[in-house]
Amino acid sequence: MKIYGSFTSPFVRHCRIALLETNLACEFIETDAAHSAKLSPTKKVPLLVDDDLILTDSSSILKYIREKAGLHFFAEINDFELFNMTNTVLDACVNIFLLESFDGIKLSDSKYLQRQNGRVLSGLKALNSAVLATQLPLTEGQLRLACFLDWGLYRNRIDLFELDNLSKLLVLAKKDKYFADTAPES
Ligand SMILES: N[C@@H](CCC(=O)N[C@@H](CS)C(=O)NCC(=O)O)C(=O)O
Repeated sequence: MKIYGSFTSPFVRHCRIALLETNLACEFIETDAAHSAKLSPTKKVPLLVDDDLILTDSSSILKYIREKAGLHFFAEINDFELFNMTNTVLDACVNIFLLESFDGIKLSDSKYLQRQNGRVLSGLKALNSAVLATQLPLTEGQLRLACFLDWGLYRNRIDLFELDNLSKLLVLAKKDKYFADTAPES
């Protein structure tokens, strides 16, 4: 089994944590934007290849990893909603970041990016109300949210001021060995 990805991507990080947790053998192949554009039809990472099976999205990759290890993937609807809401907010945040870094387009240049930014701000508030993590291990939804928050802070894309539940979640997540071991280098 091989997984292609970058060390900074929060989507890839979640999969790397699941691989460490389940102890499945998997080769990690570091991949940049030019390589992933040739490798995957979606031109995104992560990408997982296991013989004839090709998975192009972190959600299907996580389902595959968890179930290969004999575990369930999302038995609980509220945690699945937390995971999906996080993905929507994270996608908006990544979109703003990539348009700025690829094309130099700033929020002030685009009405749609302003809408995306509004989605990030209202999404963070809603996520703050939805999450209350007090102990490890984190649920799948909480883990996705922690990967997003750590990436957002690393890239200076978010601010957790007055978002106490999100701040607490991140403090808790950093106590997890695999979360700590997969942090992007600063
Ligand atoms: N829905 C995808 C999103 C993956 C994603 O957005 N990956 C980013 C890296 S953080 C990417 O490869 N972006 C390249 C691009 O947008 O061109 C998943 O969950 O795997």
